[in-house]
Amino acid sequence: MNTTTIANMTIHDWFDGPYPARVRIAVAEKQMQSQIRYEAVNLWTGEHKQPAFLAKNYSGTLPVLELADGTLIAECTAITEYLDNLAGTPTLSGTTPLEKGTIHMMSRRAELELLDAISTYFHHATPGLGPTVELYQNREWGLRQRDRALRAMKYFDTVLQKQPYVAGETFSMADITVIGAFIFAAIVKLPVPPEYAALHAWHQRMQQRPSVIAWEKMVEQTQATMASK
Ligand code: GTS
Repeated sequence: MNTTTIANMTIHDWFDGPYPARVRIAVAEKQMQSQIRYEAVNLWTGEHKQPAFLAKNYSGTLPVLELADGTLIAECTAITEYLDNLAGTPTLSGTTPLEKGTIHMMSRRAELELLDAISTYFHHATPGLGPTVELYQNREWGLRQRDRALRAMKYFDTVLQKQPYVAGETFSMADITVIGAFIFAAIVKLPVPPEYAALHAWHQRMQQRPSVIAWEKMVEQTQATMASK
């Protein structure tokens, strides 16, 4: 590992966001915690839509990785792939062409069909981040995306009936994307139907991973610190 390249990275995020969780879990899986500091961007006050943050990420979304030389990388998948390739043999995004292709496909499906769909439901069919941030809402579109997410839950249950991980035989960033979807589903109170037993069994296994345990502990501790102020 080239320690000069990876030193002094900053991740701009909000501590308990489901998309930020994807990158925080990836950082823990890669054991790169000591190389990274976190800079808070408050989603609830709309800091991510202010010019200072938009200059870092045109999309106005979190997280963003900032390298020591000021280079900015947005999009969870891109950040995860960058970190994965930086720190030795890729383990989250695949090594062989077949692994890379399959993991990318399944992560993209988890994103488009499940996590992004839940996010759209949150922003359009619930109060979302509140009136200051949610300047346009389309409830009908939000509800359609909720149904899309429910269909995707069924799909991932079918996948996990046949294989131990989302993209096959090994843990990958595709699993992390579905973990992010479970985190968002809990926030928006969109329960994963109990009959999807394979999906639930997989999720229970994922919750035993040190990276996921550490994320949950960090969220609890940060919430407690914020409540005591
Ligand atoms: N495609 C982006 C990625 O993969 O990074 C999506 C990022 C995203 O939607 N992030 C959320 C966000 O910034 C953070 S969170 O909802 O998980 O906390 N949402 C704010 C908004 O206004 O859309």
